[in-house]
Amino acid sequence: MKNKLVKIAKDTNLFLKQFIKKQKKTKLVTAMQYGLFPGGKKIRSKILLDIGTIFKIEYKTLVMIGAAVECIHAYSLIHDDLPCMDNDKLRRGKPATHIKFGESTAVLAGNSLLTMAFEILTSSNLKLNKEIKVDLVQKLSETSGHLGIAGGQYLDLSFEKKRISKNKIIDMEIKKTGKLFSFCCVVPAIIKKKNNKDIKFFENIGSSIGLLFQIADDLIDFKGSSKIAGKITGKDKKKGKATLINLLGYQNAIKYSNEIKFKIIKDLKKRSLKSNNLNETLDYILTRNK
Ligand code: GRG
Repeated sequence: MKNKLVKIAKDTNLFLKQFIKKQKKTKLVTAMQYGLFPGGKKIRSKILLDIGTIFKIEYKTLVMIGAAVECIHAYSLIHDDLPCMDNDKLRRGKPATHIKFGESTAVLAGNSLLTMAFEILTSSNLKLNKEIKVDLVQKLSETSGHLGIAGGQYLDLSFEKKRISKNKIIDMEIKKTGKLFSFCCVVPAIIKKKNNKDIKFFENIGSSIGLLFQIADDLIDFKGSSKIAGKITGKDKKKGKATLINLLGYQNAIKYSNEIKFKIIKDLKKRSLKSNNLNETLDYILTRNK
């Protein structure tokens, strides 16, 4: 699994480096590169590849779409760390982008990474027909805006220091984290022009994976080491964040995350979509310490 992630990270970063190299180099681009490279684990790209491989989609196509996803993800982390959001100083084992370059530059670097994701999806190097590209752009826009990541972040911030129900926490986490996983899971179905029922099926699988991922992330915040995680841990409790651990307790949150994992595997099996690659990714997500 680790070797696979290393290869995906290498191929994704190579693509992104070449893509950025063709553009004019400015100080803003330097800040964008700082937030993007060497980057994180590339789990979203791995999920995209796991499902894309089931559908026999070309590796290069999947890597390019994964690169667009990683731009959105890096953007969300840069903005998440800002003083007006979660106010974090450490990210991926180094000073957060606004610490290194200042707040206004970090905001603009984030904005530019967001738009770069759409430049990648619409570039002529991505060998998909225009109709499919429009569908991908439409889905990624929906994923990123008020119905998705931005909406989830809004809820996350507004839930601080309040008692929030389990269903509301799940809704917030699916938007904040799950939607980008949903996009990764649904890309192959969009490329293969599957019907709405199939699209919904893969989006739901992505939501569950995202929820699983967020619970694991919260477990790391609860018990993990800042040094290994590359970010300050132990913050959720101090900030009064609405998380499933704070609501259900540590052991129950672990139990719940295992239930989600088995449901994902069961749902895929029902459709004869058994994937050892995806199963190993789910195990990695649950047992990771960074
Ligand atoms: C609209 C994209 C967008 C952003 C603006 C700031 C914001 C709104 C949203 C923040 C969303 C956020 C940070 C959710 C948490 C997701 C999460 C668990 C991130 C950690 O992901 P990893 O562990 O990170 O995959 P690495 O560093 O490995 O890539």
